[in-house]
Amino acid sequence: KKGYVMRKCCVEPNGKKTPFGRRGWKMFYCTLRDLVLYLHKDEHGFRRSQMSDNLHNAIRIHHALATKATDYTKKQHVFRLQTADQAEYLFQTSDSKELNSWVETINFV
Ligand code: I3P
Repeated sequence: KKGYVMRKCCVEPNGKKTPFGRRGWKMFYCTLRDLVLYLHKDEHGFRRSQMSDNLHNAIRIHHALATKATDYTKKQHVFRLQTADQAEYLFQTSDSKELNSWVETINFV
């Protein structure tokens, strides 16, 4: 699965709250492949980059959980991603269909 999303970091992989200054929303082109969510500036990022570049901003989703962020009311169509290494992110998608599609794809790959 692929597509543009907005991402906000909430908790770092060490379980500590993401510090102020790095908690903003940022747009990424997201590619889910082999249990890794690759985040690039645009849709050309993946092909252009070396694999080592692709791993920058990548999120491993093995044993991760995606859930609709019903408690986050500032934006619509947002899901929360909790990873095995205790990081936590919010992702905003374009509509409810995309939201469900991302959540199901992440949870059932
Ligand atoms: C954050 C940015 C986020 C905001 C976050 C701020 O500042 O304004 O948009 O989250 O609030 O800390 P910065 O870019 O300097 O990190 P919301 O959009 O969800 O309000 P937060 O610390 O309450 O998460």
